[in-house]
Amino acid sequence: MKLHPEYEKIKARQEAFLARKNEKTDFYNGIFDRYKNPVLTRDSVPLEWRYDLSAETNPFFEERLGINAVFNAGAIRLNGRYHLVARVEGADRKSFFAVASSDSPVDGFRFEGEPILFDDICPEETNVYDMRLTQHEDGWIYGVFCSESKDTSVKDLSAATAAAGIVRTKDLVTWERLPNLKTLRSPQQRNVVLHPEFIDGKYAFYTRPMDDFIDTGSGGGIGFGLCDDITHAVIDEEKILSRRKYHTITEAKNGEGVVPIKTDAGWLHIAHGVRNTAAGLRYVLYMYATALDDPTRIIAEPGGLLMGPLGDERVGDVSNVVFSNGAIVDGEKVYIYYAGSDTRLYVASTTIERLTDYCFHTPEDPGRSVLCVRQRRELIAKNRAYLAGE
Ligand code: M1P
Repeated sequence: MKLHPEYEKIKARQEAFLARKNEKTDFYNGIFDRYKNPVLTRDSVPLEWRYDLSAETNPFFEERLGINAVFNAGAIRLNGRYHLVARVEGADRKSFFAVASSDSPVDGFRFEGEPILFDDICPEETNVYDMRLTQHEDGWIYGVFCSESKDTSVKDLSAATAAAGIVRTKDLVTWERLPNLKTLRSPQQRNVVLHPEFIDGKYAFYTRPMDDFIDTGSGGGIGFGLCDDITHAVIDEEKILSRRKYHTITEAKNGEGVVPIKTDAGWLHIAHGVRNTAAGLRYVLYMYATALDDPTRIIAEPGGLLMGPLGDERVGDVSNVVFSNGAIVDGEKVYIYYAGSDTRLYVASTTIERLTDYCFHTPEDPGRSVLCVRQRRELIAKNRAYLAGE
């Protein structure tokens, strides 16, 4: 085979892109830092995953299997390295998972090996996306993701059903696919996350009950349910933890984001909230905390959003979206991997201490403008007294 002469040129350009060092932006809110460059984009995908490199069979060096976007990644630190299991969306709109790894949490991520191929145990499944990676105390690393199939029970061509797919691995190389999670009282599920510890000797899942594929319908928010056997996972009852609320950032829907972070103060949760606007759905990140001895008991609910789409993050295939399904805790540091507008993946850094302070000392949403004004005037009065030396 004769290598296409264009290959070396495009490869050198990609190498320069992958070698870029990342740095913090001057964005400031005291809670987390944003970084300038995305950690993964479609330009991060290896050329041999996209091009036929032969000059004979690809004379114009055209992308044969194009990539549209790289976003929503599960994240884990393993053997001293940082790993992202990204949602890679082909030009054909089908997503797949691929592992990108780096020695640094904020730059240098490179896709390794090949796109992940699971056992095809679910023949009706059309699309897969948004894997959450849980290092479980049973010794396995679980990946829980959305498994989407066409809804053949109705005439609407776009009708689909969402379920939670489950895989497990020890090394991010060999994956075992398990049967999809069954939730007996909820027809559809997306944004399902496995809790890292057993609760009452059972596997515990954060769920998001939905009647419909897009609209959660009667689904009240982020749920929680237990199952005995993860190799045939069935949840009977789901208790709603973090509720959707009128005129808040979660009015349209919400979903658990990253695997809850264990701290001395409680489990810290980073989730997403969605509201409807004239410009379409707006996705932001928010936090809440639950008790260490009972992960279903909410002990802190800071009001409003933790992170909203900003600058370049706001523009993409599904604009006005930030979405996170992966964070890495590295000692005291926390790296939150979040996607901008379903197009590219960014990172923000913070610490357990800062997130805990945010969770427990940010006032709750009082629910009405008049109460919000009172809340803000109290803050202003306190600050003015302090500035006046009282
Ligand atoms: O397009 C925004 C997000 O929409 C879905 O999230 P949710 O189920 O909460 O609506 C997901 O498909 C997600 O991948 C996507 O980023």
